[in-house]
Formats: sequence, C-alpha cells, structure tokens
Amino acid sequence: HTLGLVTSNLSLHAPSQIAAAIKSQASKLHFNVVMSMIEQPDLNACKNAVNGLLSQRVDGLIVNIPLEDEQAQAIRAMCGTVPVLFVDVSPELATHSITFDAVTGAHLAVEHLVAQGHKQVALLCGPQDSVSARLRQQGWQQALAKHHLNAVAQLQGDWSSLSGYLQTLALISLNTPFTALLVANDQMALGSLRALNESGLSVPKHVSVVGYDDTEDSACFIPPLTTIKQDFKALGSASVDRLIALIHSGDLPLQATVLAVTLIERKTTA
Ligand code: IPT
Repeated sequence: HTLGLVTSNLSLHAPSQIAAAIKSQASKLHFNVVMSMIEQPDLNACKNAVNGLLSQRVDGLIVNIPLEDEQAQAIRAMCGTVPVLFVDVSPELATHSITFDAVTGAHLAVEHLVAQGHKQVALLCGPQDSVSARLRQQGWQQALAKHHLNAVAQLQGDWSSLSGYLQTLALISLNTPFTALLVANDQMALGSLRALNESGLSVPKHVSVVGYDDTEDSACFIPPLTTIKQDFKALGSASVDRLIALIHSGDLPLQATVLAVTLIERKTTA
C-alpha cells in the first residue's frame, strides 16, 4: 500500500517536519510514502505532481500545497476515486481536510502581547497566495481591533528566514515606533531576530517577537522564541489515519477537521 504526498518546498521547516511526521506514521502502519515536491505554489505544478503520483498507482493522496477553493476542487476532480486529503486549504471548503485553527492562533499571539501592555504592534505577514498566511493576518487584525488597536506597520515576506531578515530591516528603516512584532512563521522570525540584533534593538527589552509554527529549532533561537505551536506530529498522524480510513471505506462524509493551536511562551516577549 502506498500513500502519495504532494508537498510545498521542503527547504521550509514546516512542510519538512510535516512530511517527516507523515512518513513516520505511515511506516508504523506499514504504508509506503512516495513524495512529489513543488518549488513554488502553482496550480499547474501541483496538477503535474498529482498526475505523476497517480501514475505510480498511489492508494490515496495528501496535498500540502496552499490552494484556493477552486484549485483544490480541480485537484479533487483529477483524482477520481482515489481519496485526497488537503492540509493547506480554507477550513470552510467542503472537502476532506485537516488544518490548524489560524484565527485562534493569531488571537492568542495578540492577546499575549496586549496583556503585556503592547500597543505599537507591527505585522510581518506571509505570502498572500497562501490562505493560511491570509487567515493569520486577518486574525491579528481582528484581535487588535478588539482592543481598539491598529497595526503600526505591515510587511510581507515569503516564509524564508532571509525574507524575515530583509523585511525587518525595511520595517526598522521606516522609523515607525513599534514595541512588538508579530511574525507569520518561525523561519521569518529567525531572520527578524538577526535584523533586530544588528540594529541594536534588544529582544525582548526593546521589541517583543512572536513567531508562528513552533518548528523544532525555535526553542534554540537567541533568545528562545515565543510562538504559536502547530503540532506537526499530530497533523502527520491524523492525516495518515484519515487517509487510510478513506482508502478502506471509500466515500465517508466530507469532513473538515480543525486542529487546535497553543501559545508557547519563551524568551522573546515581555
Ligand atoms: C505553513 C507554515 O506555517 C509556514 O511556516 C510555511 O512553512 C508554509 O506552511 C509553507 O507552505 S503550515 C501549513 C500546513 C499551513
């Protein structure tokens, strides 16, 4: 028995840890995993990857590519009777999916900063072609608005640590005062910490930073990163278990499962 995984670029920490978790759970249940990686999110690349895996006769597919609703439907249609589970789509989409609760994650981060007295919060968002990045951004904005606050600046990176570094330097050069920075993923936050450090801004004394993901390295950043944990091991096992259930029993009712996220308080906020 073989599962197919179509994944975003594995040089990103989150997709790589998700792939590892899927692989471990599949091995436990004696399933093989064949994988196809896409460099940049792109519908045609995703379709080609899916076709490639279908031609290898996979029994089911997990798709970890950020997809808009119509794009996911198009992929679903290509697969015919082969079950497909999406992990980076809108939780509102009527399809088989397991995603993380982005809105609550964003709210937890804002509430944490507000409780510490922060009022000047800047946002470093993820790429706008990712539904998860947009949901985190909207969640931050809503949660700030509840406290009658507006982000003092909004920048956008591409999930990489280099983009986090460069965008944080750009933010600093705006000369807009900010005491806290919400970052859409830990990898960009790593770059932010370097930019702040090089600019003589001490974390958390001058600026607090909250990441998103809690990838395995985040506890070893300097300082250890306060972040929103998405439990990638839980996602890996839940998605393999669900896909195997779909393989065994064909048409289960569509289910969009949303996994909870938690705040992990470390040393970058005060
Ligand atoms: C999402 C990560 O949070 C982000 O850091 C980035 O790696 C992105 O994946 C790449 O697509 S996790 C996803 C399951 C929403």
